[in-house]
Amino acid sequence: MNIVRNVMLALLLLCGGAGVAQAEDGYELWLRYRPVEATARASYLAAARTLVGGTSSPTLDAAQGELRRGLTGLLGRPQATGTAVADGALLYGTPASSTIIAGLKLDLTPAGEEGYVIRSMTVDGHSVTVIAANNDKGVLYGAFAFLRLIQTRQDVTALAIASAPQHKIRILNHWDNLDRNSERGYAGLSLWNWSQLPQIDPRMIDYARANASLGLNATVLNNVNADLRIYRPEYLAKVAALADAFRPYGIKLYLSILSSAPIQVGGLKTADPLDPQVIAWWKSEADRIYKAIPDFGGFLVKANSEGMPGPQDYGRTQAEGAHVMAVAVKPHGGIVMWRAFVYSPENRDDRAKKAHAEFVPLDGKFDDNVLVQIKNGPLDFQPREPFSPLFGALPNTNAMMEFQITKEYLGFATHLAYLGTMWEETLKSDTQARGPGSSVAKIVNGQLFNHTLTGMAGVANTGTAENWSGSIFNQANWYAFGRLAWDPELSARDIAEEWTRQTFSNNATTVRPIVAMMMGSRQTVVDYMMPLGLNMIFGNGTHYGPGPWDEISSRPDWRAPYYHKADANGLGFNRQASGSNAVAQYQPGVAAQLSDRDNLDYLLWFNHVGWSEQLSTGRSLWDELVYRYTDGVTKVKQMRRNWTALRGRVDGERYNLTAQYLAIQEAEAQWWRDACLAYFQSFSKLPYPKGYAAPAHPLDYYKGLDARKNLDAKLATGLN
Ligand code: GCV
Repeated sequence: MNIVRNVMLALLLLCGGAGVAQAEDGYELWLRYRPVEATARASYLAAARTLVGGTSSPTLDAAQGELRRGLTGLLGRPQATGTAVADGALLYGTPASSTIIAGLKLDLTPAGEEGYVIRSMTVDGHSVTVIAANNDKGVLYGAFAFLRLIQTRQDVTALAIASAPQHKIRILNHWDNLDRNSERGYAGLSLWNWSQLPQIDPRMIDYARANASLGLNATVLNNVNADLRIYRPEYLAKVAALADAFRPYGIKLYLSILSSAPIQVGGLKTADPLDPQVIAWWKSEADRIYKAIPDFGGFLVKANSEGMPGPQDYGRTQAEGAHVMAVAVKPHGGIVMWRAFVYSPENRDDRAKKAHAEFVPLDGKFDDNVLVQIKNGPLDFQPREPFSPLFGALPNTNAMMEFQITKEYLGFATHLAYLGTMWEETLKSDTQARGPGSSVAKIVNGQLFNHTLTGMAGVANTGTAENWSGSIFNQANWYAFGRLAWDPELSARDIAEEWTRQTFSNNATTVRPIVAMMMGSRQTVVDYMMPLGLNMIFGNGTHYGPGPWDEISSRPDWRAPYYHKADANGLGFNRQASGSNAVAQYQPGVAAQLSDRDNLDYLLWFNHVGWSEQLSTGRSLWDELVYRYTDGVTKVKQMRRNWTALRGRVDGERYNLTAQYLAIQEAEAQWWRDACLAYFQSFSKLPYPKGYAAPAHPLDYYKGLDARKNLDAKLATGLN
């Protein structure tokens, strides 16, 4: 598909046809490579007129292929691959693959194992651009970085760039099932076509390209609620085929597995991690997998959480459960990512405390090839959560981040919410674990506690939808995750701008309003869904519409009222010392900031507040709620207006899809506002402040509507 497009593009350019409109269905993501303006073309060509490589390898071929594709699209000039250095040559390779690069004697130390150096240089009297790295993968990442410079219209005449990823494992977690449903997928079916594999669909290569363009280097193919049939030989052959397809793009494969696999896959009577037969089984299982996939990455495990089996079933700890797998994969260079997302219906104490309570006593007990994978917040990917108190509390454990790219709790594919700002908020949070300046980012990248095995995982939002992510703006979340996994210090705004320029246009009058929409969008969702630190008040089962009166999921113990605690006195979960004392899991300075009643972002997360209590805004809690919910709706209306103003500046296909979704978002923001306010008013009994409309319908109406919406959503998506 892309090839056809680019051939057409080249033909158009040869005919002087640049500017002729092309179909835009979103398939090409941010790798569109549309022609640069005639005025800018000459200066870019001066930096990249011909390609000069060296010896080849699958990864270097991928780099060369991308450079050819990108430069052809951008500059309209099929690049000859030469060997001679001339003005405008783009030299790429490693000292091992290219004698010219070896001869340059560049200091490649800053590139590290996977990074790159991009330099404008004079070689033998010719002005050239050099993309060099210590390894082939770095060259590939450098190629994408160079193309991004042109795509975003940066000056490439005096480049002196060195860049290396800050996390070792930069990984997507696909919660995909073997029947091709995805646990929380809103973009069609799972990408992995099991009945077609081991034949490789061209889409698999484009998936790998997209990930490599961001520096992502790993993928977990299957859901953490794992179906162990994936370990059968016929499936493993298919997994191996994907591993082969992704390898040139630097992507390693991992699989989710269950602690009970020795029973289900191995036919043993127990899965006790200390049982000698179980230990031997894990070893032989690892040997079997590595025989099929020699560079297999390792396992991702959810244990003793939400009904999943785990070591505690045998009175063993999470660390002992991880150990048996860690020793099995270690001789092969493999790792285990052990999730800290744990809670169970029996635990009626504050659910937000559970992971910290369970994992902190295990600090230092995990093997050195185990990463404990921690969700950004203590609960579950809510529109806003404080950072998980586990960050900073495990100095002797490799701790990695788990973000959710798929918008399970932020409006699925239809609502526009750019998550870069949310992740930036978490990464910048100061844990104070080693005094001020101990940001979550510095813990995750290993700097604070001196760890070298580091990682960032993102629960993927990809599927078979033509646009990959269910909406055009959801692509930005995949993009932002990848960029932050490479460098957690990047700003969400810069990432949004970079994405917009590549995805839509470099024209400032287009870039500015789109970036502004993106930057405000997550807070807008927070305001019309769950302002002031509210959380988990979704309608029965779907995690989509409002349901403060209802249960959050099919698990009857975790109803929404558990989380918001609305009563005649007020609203919010008292997590102070007088309540669950979850706040004590943070460093004292952080605890004080987070639970301060003036910190409105987390007000109701940490406090039960009286309905009439005056807040720092000067409004009572009730008035503030009305104000926030209403403001959320107003801001969606504004987003719609801003988007409408872009009609004609954005191609029709992507314009229309986004416009349709924004219309849905506006109606549903109103639904959220009215349903939640009707519910909370039934407790507060206070009047609506002047100028603010009461819901048009009584509470019963919204409950009924919620039930119908949930049913519709279930029918449409098959979700539970
Ligand atoms: C994969 C939440 C989601 C589940 C998910 C779970 C987890 O509970 O709703 O779908 O299961 O988190 O992260 O394991």
